Amino acid sequence: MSTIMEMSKTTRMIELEAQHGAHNYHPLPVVLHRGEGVYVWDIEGKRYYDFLSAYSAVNQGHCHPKITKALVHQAEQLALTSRAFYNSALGEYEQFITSYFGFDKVLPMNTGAEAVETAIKLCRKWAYEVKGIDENQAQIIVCEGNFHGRTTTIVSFSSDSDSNKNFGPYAPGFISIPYNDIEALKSALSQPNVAGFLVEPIQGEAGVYTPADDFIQKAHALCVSKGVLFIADEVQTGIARTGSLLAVCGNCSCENKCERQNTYSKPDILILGKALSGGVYPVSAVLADDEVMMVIKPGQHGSTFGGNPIAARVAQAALEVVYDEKLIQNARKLGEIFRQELNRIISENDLLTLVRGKGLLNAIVVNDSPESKTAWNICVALKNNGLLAKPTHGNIIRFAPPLVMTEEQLMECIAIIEKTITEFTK
Ligand code: IF1
Repeated sequence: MSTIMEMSKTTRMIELEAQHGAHNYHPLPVVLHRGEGVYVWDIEGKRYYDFLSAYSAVNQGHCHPKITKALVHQAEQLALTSRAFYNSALGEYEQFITSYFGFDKVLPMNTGAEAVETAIKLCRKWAYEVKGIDENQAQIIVCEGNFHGRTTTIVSFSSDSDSNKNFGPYAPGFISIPYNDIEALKSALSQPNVAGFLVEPIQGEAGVYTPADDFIQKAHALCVSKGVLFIADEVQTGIARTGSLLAVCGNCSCENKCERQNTYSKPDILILGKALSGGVYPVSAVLADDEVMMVIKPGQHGSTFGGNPIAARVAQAALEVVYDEKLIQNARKLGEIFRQELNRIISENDLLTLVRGKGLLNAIVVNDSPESKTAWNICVALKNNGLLAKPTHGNIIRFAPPLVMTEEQLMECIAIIEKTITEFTK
């Protein structure tokens, strides 16, 4: 238990945020102060396993030394030039990342939402200038349950009222279909002026919904047959999180070079963010081949910080860590152990109904109504037992530890989860 003095530190920090910060989040009652690898420490010095990884932005572990060294070194040399001038880091990074993922070009941005917005603009411009759709008539197919960010355009096609209520008027030009529904996609693709299909290979926020094994491959093939851009939002599922370099790689377990295996559904536009920086800096990227990327001409898109030297060095270091430390293979191996162990726990306890996911992007469904506080209370109990996780929608708890976790650490976390579930009473 914390002493009165220690409790005042946590309470004080929470109260400061309540008084001076917008109330756009409802965090778990813990104040984090330090992070290293799979661990975080709160302001009172208590250590936790981080099973959220900042929503899969910290795949490489907190404060990875190679990534933070790249950050500090560049920050002490040259932080920002704007794109009015060239800088000595960007070109090398662009060569590195386009080779790493197998695309002609990259457009560097900062947040995931900015990258999604960039992809939407690229798709529309390509539709008018290459495909020949009438101006302002382009339609982009999206999926119900999507989460692609929080700009007004993106929430315009959200099906989650928390994300879009009272943020209208909404942007036109989007057709919504049920997720994981090939027939619905076929029908939508038969509508006029369809330019693209924007999809998460696994729906993270919706509750780690993994589609049918062949959904992405079939969707990709349909888009190719209809001359529609296949746009993969891998902000959360990319960078080794699902046990492949990208979730659209299917079951390919290649390391950092796409071996163009037949399981790979190469997107026309690939959207990356979060772990692209290992969580130390906002870095996102949009990758595409020249036919799409070159529709944007000088002065037609950009951002102040997009492609800054720090982002370039940090992202290259973050991607090198994924390859050097074999995080793809580790995520695949530990993910299989995690789901196997959780299924054992589920079979022995009626508090949980199922576990689902791929690699180390998983979620459990709690045997209670989405409106109940059970999932939240389980997360508070997990916190008290030294593991941090947070409910996504209602009765679903997302489990996504850093990909640098060892099997021994994973087994310790599974023991914490089992202990918490076994002792939990609604
Ligand atoms: C929050 C959710 C996860 C994303 C995908 C784009 C973005 C995200 C697939 C935008 C961002 C973050 C946003 C963050 C919490 C987190 C989240 F719960 F919101 F939905 F991970 F599931 N595409 N997801 O998951 O990237 O602009 O945030 O850099 O808004 O609370 P961003």
